[in-house]
Amino acid sequence: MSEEVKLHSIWESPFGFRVQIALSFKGIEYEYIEEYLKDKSELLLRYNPVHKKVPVLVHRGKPIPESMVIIEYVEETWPEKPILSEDLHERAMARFWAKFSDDKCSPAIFKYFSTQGEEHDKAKAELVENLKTLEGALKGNKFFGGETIGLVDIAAGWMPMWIQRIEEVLGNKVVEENSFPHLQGWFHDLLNLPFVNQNLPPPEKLREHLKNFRNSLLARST
Ligand SMILES: N[C@@H](CCC(=O)N[C@@H](CS)C(=O)NCC(=O)O)C(=O)O
Repeated sequence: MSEEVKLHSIWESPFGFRVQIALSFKGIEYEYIEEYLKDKSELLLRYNPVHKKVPVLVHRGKPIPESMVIIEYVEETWPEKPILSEDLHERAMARFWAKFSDDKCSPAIFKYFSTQGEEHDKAKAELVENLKTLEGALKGNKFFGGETIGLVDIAAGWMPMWIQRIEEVLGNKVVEENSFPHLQGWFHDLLNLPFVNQNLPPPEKLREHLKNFRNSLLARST
């Protein structure tokens, strides 16, 4: 049977990006299909009729939606170069921290990005707290997976690029060396991994996109 792999995504999606790094880390070749969210393709609506969102991975004609579900599927389908430990407790804790980054850090980043004034200051303080907690999961290691990357690095792998661009748009920093020495080291090391680096969207393009997105969110809320 053919190993045909296709990924439907959009270039600015952090969820799509995490799937791209998982596929690249594993060395899986795939066809990338850019979607347009204002005019979703028939295929996307058929592949993800519940949420109608990207990313969707299509393997041998079968669609899989939801980025973390896709990443677990990728791990099970191509177990070489594992991103999950063989130890069941370590596997469970990796899933715990991946979920923490989605449940706590992602909404806090969005709030920090999309608010102003007092609400923004509160959102920033909340984000700092959550990132500090996430940083603790590094336990002084280079990556969340230890010496090499694992599930948490992939789940949170969009944060360095996206947070840095958001900081540029907002003109203030949330991750500074004196408050996040390990997390900043992780940002640096992760961005320099070839399979991460080669999938990054162009920084200026992402910054412009985020600037326009923030302006449209602020205009809607006034
Ligand atoms: N929980 C989903 C989130 C995916 C998501 O929010 N995708 C956005 C793009 S970044 C999307 O497709 N939005 C289209 C829409 O809301 O109509 C995942 O992890 O895959």
